[in-house]
Amino acid sequence: MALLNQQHSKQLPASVLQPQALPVVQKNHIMHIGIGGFHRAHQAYTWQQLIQSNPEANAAWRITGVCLLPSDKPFVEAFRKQDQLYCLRSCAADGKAETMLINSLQDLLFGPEDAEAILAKIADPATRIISFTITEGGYNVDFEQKKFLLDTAAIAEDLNDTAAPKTVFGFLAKGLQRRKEAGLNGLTLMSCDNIQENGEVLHFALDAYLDAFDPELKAWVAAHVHFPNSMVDRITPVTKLADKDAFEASYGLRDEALIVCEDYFQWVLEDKGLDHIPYLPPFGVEVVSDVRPYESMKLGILNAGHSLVGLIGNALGIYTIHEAVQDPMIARIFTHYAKQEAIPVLQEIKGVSFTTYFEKVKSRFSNAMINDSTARIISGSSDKIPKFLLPITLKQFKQENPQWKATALVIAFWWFYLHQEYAKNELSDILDNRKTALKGIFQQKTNSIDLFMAMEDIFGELGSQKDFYSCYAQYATQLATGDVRAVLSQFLEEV
Ligand code: CS2
Repeated sequence: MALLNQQHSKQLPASVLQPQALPVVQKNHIMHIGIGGFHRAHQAYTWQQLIQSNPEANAAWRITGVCLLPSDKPFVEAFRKQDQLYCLRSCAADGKAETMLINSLQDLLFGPEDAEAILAKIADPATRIISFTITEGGYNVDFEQKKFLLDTAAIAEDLNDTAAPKTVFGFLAKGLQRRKEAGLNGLTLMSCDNIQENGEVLHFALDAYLDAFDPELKAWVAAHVHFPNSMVDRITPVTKLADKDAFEASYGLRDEALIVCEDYFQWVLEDKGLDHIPYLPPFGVEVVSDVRPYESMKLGILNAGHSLVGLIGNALGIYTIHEAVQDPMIARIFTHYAKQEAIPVLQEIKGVSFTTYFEKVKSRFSNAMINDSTARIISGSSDKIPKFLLPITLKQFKQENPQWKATALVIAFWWFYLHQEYAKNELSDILDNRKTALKGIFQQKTNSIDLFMAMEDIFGELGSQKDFYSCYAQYATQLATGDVRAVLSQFLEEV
């Protein structure tokens, strides 16, 4: 089996869009932490558009990828064997697909082995952007209490400063310290994660780390480093083995880093710290003065909608998002949630119709070509739901006649999912950063409805909203009897 790499990429047929070959540039301008599927579908694709518009002039906008987790090792090894080349297959709902070869990732550094190279890159005068897709949990923040978690084992180790850094914040602090000591210019730190005010959250987390590490550096960061907020969007399922096999069967090459995603793309970026980077709007990036309303729209309709469709679908034994969203009951509940709960509390955006946005999201969800799974959506729910769904509910509670029943229903379905998973098998484990706490609650088998809602780091004050709590508890109790459709019917009759 031949691998897709520099040498073999020449045998790809003309039907695969081929970029111009690029020189390795010693002084490239971008470092990105977290080279998962979303980065490869989104930012790496955008920078490739910029570079290819004028490869001679723009080759320095290639990316140095960084992976920090020891568990990334197999991916790092496989991707290096491919010279960081991969194909991106973007699929429209009507069955049309386009495959393009991406060569914007110039090299790849692996934290556990290349710590010094990562620090040197942060401190390199040529580095202008460090961007991040480290997931909601990667910011190490208790969002409910607005607190950076200084006592996490890896953070505590980095603060001890005895060995090479392990965490994003350990690397940033040491690298920026070098930059400051060398009297260098600042740079732009771009969070590309699904978090409201992601740039500010990154700044907040870094500041909290610096308070404990080197408080003087905090002032330098405030004066020299920019943290634009951004809204990023492209549905990118986990690539399936069957996709890689089909690619190999079509092109005779194995691509272990293949991405299959939707054809839709959106990147809204705050106009802050962008004067030392190329003008991005010709490459599909919307640069605006305030990203927050766009973030709320996307998190509150698309991401929260995903959780709603994924959790209810899963309970009905429907394991793909495109099938789940076409279930008539789920479609009605999603519409109810969007129109009655989410849209009324979103801040207006000039020229954007939230109803049109919602319709588009619904049709994107029904794209069978990307074959997204409910399992991907449900994974990590304890990091996702507080950022996707609960901000809408909290805003609803500030309204005169608050509407929150669909949220209570989704939380009951989340409870039901956990209840079922842990009932299946004592050893069953879910993909979630709070799995230890959740396991403790659900393995007790009694009282989990109450104990779950009492998790303050997830639900905050919501559990003490009496009406909300009893509505959730009633749905959860009914779900436990196993008649999922009956609960959905009752909900639809009530609203
Ligand atoms: C999804 C997101 O993980 C999730 O639950 O909602 O990954 C979603 O697909 C992306 O944010 C789309 O831009």
